[in-house]
Amino acid sequence: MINCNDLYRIFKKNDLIFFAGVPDSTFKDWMKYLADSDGEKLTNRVAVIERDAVGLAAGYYLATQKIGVVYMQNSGLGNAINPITSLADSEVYKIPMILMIGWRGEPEKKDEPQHKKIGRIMLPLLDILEIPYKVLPENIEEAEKIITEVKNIAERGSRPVALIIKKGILEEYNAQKEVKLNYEMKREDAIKIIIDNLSGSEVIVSTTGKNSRELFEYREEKNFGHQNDFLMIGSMGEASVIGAEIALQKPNKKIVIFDGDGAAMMTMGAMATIGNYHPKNLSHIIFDNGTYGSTGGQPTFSENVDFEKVALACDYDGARTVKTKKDLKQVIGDLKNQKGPQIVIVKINKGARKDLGRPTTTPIENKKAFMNFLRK
Ligand SMILES: Cc1ncc(C[n+]2csc(CCOP(=O)(O)OP(=O)(O)O)c2C)c(N)n1
Repeated sequence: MINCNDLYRIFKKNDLIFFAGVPDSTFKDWMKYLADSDGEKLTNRVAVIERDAVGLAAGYYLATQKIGVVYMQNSGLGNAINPITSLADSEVYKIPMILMIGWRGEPEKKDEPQHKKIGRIMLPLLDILEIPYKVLPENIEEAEKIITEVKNIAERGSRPVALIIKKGILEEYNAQKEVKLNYEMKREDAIKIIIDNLSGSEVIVSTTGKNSRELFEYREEKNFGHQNDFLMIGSMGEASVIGAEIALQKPNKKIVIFDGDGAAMMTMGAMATIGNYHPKNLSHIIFDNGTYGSTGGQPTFSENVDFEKVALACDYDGARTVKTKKDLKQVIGDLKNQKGPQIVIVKINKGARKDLGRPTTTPIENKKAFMNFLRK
């Protein structure tokens, strides 16, 4: 296994001290190391979407002539393809960078359904994109050779090169700096209050990560079934527009989006779409824990973002922020008489139960039950 201090030493030796990206649990310990070291030994830019991390690394190169490292889960590669091929590519601006990609869904290894396809096609996809790649070995001397080689290929060819990170190769690192908020609820408490105060007939579209997992488990606990819920497990950031279009197509149903602050920022433009098409029967709830909670609690810096103002500026009809259980109950009750798209930001602490399970129904089973429910 590789120790984060050793990894840093190798990067530093290669003058790789600029990092930008969206976190992945594959290298969550490295994420902690970056957060602790940011501004001192290195720069860590937390991006809202992987394509922006490519843009940040391009800006860094243009300003400093130095190579940046863009980190992402392989699910984010799709988000990054456009600036990789139309900006950094060797046939366009020739901007060298290293794409540090977490390999979820590696063939033969157990992983969730949403990771399987991208895990299988990732290396062929890099081939098609004409991006050279190397897999980071566990042995530290080998790792040093590979990182140096990757840097040299990027530098000599003035092009993006990928460094693939397999699950479980980094040693645990104990973070010094962590996001600590002091609210009354965690996401699971808030989900329970919302479910208990809705009528039960609402349609819920929940975002990827622990959000959907907690909703699933609460429905199990209540023996309610999962037909009302579209439980997203991938496609981070899409819950809001999926919910919006369902609302537009089904004006007699109430649709509630369960969003995360990270997911909402990843596709913040969705709020403009929602405001524009203006579904009257849509409530957009953002569980704001200030972090990418599902990948280990890395900061999203959502404390600098006023979601209420963004939504109102995009023509939502109402916006509220709640911090307490009492206010949440009240606001959920009020939503029953809503008109026009509404946003509710629920301020919560990060964290989830250690024994939180995963949906035991398949995505297809979920889709079928959900579509049947929508047909009625
Ligand atoms: C395109 C893409 N990039 C990264 C990921 C990895 N990922 C899964 S959940 C998650 C965090 C989501 O954060 P947020 O929306 O704030 O919800 P929370 O986990 O805090 O509830 C990330 C980064 C992903 N699934 N897809």
